[in-house]
Amino acid sequence: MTIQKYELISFKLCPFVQRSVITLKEKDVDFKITYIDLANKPDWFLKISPMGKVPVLKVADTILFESAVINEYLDEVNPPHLHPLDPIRKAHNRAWIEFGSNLLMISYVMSTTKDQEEFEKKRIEFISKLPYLEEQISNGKYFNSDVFSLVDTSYAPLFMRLDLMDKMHKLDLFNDYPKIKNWSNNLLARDSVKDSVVEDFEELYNQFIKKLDGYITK
Ligand SMILES: N[C@@H](CCC(=O)N[C@@H](CS)C(=O)NCC(=O)O)C(=O)O
Repeated sequence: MTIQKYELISFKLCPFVQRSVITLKEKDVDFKITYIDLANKPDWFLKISPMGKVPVLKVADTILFESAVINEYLDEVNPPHLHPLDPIRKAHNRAWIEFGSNLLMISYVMSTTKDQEEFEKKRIEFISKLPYLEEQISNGKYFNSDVFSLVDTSYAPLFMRLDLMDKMHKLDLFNDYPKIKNWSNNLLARDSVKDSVVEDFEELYNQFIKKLDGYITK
């Protein structure tokens, strides 16, 4: 029996956990994944998760939380380096990871709100952020270049959800942003991204969104 060094506590639909799964897959590191139901958090989880959120990464007796922190730790101890080594470029990438988290939060409201006006408001807010992002993206396949990096792991879950949302309700987000569109296509075609969710992810995601009965399901 192999004893895995890492245990990742997950919820099947969580985009933040997915960032760490992509990182582990990119590094070809073996890990155990334990799924919980966030609507019914187990006591053992509440004991170890100070924020009551996933992801949580167990590394022997140490509990890590916050996807950006988990990813940086995994990156430091498992080759190859996915974060840029140059401190200023690394800080720049960290800032854009945070920007991606903000876009995820806006898109979450778009996917769940029942109110058409709020949906439109959030869609416009989302689009208003895109010129900043477009300007940062390389001419290569990914954010920094043709080389995949940690910042890419944090946008792939967002693009995956936007793609599924777009099938329910046309979003027309990237029409004027060819670099973002190209980056999204390249990320969604990458094996580590495709393999970072459960097999029935699309079905689970659609069920989850439909159950919330939001505007995009109409
Ligand atoms: N900033 C956190 C966000 C994590 C987060 O929001 N996780 C959600 C699921 S996607 C969660 O566990 N929510 C449970 C709750 O808030 O009760 C990170 O990057 O890890």
